[in-house]
Amino acid sequence: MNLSEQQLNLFRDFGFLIFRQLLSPEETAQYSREFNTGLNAWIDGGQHDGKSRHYASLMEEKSPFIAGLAHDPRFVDVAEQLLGKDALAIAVDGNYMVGDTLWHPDTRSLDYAAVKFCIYPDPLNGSNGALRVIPGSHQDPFHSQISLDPEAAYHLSQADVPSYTFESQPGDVLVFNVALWHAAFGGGNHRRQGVVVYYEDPDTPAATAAIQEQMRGNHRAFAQVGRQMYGPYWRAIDDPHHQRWIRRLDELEALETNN
Ligand SMILES: O=C(O)CCC(=O)C(=O)O
Repeated sequence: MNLSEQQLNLFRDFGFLIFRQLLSPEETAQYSREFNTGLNAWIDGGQHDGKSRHYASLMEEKSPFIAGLAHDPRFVDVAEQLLGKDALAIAVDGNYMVGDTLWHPDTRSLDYAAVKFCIYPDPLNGSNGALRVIPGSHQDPFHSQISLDPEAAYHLSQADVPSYTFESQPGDVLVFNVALWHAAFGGGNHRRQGVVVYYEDPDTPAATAAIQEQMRGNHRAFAQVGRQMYGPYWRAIDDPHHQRWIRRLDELEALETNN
């Protein structure tokens, strides 16, 4: 899938792009099924209680279609065009979100570039938890100026911070630069969100160090719940992109926990 010059300009300047109906209705149905199976497999008792956010990796055999999106050209080719270089697939996962997600970017470092594709398998609008983004907030100085406390800084509630709302139907996909500030308000206690994340394949010492630091944190989070970030199923996926990611992360000392 080739992006137009205008799409690349939009992403560069505003930090996100939307692809309506990127997944067909059949794919969306399969996504939804595998999402539930994958998420519930990581819950004691197999049922989300709606009390707190629940996260699960979807890089496992229970969700082969979802895991395979990482090397699907609609995702990886787009990621490489947006990053302007080779991409490394880092994570494919899902969440049952509970309540609001307050404003934040996903990275503290602007030394490396990364993109996150968001897939919401249920229809969402501004009042029931659709993703909101602050256009242009992925770049400094704007990125670093925005306050985590809008009440104190702007006398605005979290939900009143100026933003764009991604009203979506199942099958729609939004990709954003992970430095973009984002949030969601008004969702229920079982809002489903899936993501596919790619980092740039780093070619400078600063980007390499930032990615290694970020990956140490990622591995620590998996270790805390007694799991391995990249299990045997993910490592064995028979696809050239995939096998390059595994080799390259190993070279970067980012494939395993090394604390
Ligand atoms: O949908 C949401 O609640 C926001 C998700 C989010 O913060 C993220 O994907 O980083």
